[in-house]
Formats: sequence, C-alpha cells, structure tokens
Amino acid sequence: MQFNIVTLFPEMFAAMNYGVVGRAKETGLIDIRCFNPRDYTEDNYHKVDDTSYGGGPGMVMMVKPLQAAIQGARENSKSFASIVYLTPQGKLLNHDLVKELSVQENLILISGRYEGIDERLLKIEPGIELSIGDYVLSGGELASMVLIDTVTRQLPGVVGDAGSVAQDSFSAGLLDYPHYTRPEVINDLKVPDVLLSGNHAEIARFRRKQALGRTWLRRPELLAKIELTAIDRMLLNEFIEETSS
Ligand code: 6GU
Repeated sequence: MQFNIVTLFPEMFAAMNYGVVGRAKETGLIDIRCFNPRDYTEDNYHKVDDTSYGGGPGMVMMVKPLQAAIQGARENSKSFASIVYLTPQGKLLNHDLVKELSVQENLILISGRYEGIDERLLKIEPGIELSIGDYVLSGGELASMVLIDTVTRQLPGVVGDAGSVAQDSFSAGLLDYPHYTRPEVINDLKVPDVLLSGNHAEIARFRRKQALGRTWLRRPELLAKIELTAIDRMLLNEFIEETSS
C-alpha cells in the first residue's frame, strides 16, 4: 500500500520508522512518500499561505502549491490514488472506516497547517475529509500518522500474529479484556486464578466477560451497537452482579 503525504513538515514522518509500521516499510508492505507544497512553489519566497479573505486570525494554505504537490504525488504513483483530507471538520475516523481504507492500494493524505486550506481545493481535487477526534491539532501531520498506523496494522502480513489484530479492541465492537504477565503476585495483587488454570474454555469465558463488562462500564454506547448472544448477556449479567456486590 502506498501513502503519499502532502505536508510542509516531511521530517515529522520519521516517526513512521519505528515499531510495526517501521517494519512494514522495511519489508515493502507499505511505502510512505512525502510531497512538500513548498517545493512546488514558483515564487522567490516559496510562499504557501496567505491571509484569510473576510479577515480574521491566521493564515490559509493556498490552492496552487497544494495542487502541484498532489500532481507530484500522482506522477509518482503506480495506481489511482484517492485523496484524504485530514481536518477537524472531517468525519470521525473509526474501526469501520479504517477497514475500508485498508483495502485501498494508494492514498494521498493532505496534512493541512495554519487555519486550514482554501476551500476551493476540495472542488478541484475531491476527496474525503477525516478527523481523528474532537479536539484541535496544530496540523494534520499527526492525524495522518495515526491513520497510517491504524490502517497499516490491518494489512495482511504486517502484524505477525493475525489473531492479535482480529482480537484488537473494536474489531468485535468491544473494548479489550485485561492482560497480565509475570510475576504472579506484585504489591499483593494476584493474577486471576482462571488465567493460570490452563483451562482454555474457562479462560475464553473470563476474557469475554471482562470485555463485555468493561465496555458496559466505560463505553455503554458501543454495546448498544452490537448484537449480544444469549451467552454474552449471561456473562454481562454475571459481571454486573459481581461488580455491584
Ligand atoms: Cl485530522 N487535523 C487537525 N488539525 N486537528 C484535528 C484532526 C485533524 N483531527 C482531530 N483534530
């Protein structure tokens, strides 16, 4: 999968050289390329932004350098690329959208800075607008990297253990169950006995109950969106009884 980033700060994307995403780059499962609008300016000042028509604070990114950088990305591409604009005005990114993006071969991610980009770019170069949460970042770069990280995890062969991705929080619409590792006791806190029992059916039952229970406690709106089996309802009832007693 190819990620083409249009950004004034390509150096920030060095963060993509680490961990799971870094390995996906090394093994050629993904390719990340940056296109800096400043490199596509034709004036001596390499101007990429200007004041806002109508007044008000802050600068707006100009159409021309962005358009030229998108063109640069296209010329570098083997296949058709859809455009994604990272903006707090976009649709909220979630697991379903991540799955949809992960079947694309080629994306152009526009990471805006300043107060935003000239609205007419979206008419000239249509694309989807995505946000990563209800708060404002100083630019779309971190949001682009969040998108690249979460989409890359979904690509076949990127995460060694495919079951680990399938079991991630949100894959089943639930939060994850709690995890424990050595030692068995620390600060008088013991790992739940069932996890040491070797009884795989009981362990699966415990984990499902915890996942359901934590989702019920912390993100009840997620529970409302999924269908619970009769066994799920029984496990959740047990969890609720155990926590209220
Ligand atoms: Cl995609 N961009 C910016 N600048 N801020 C954000 C965002 C994106 N998503 C949430 N906040």
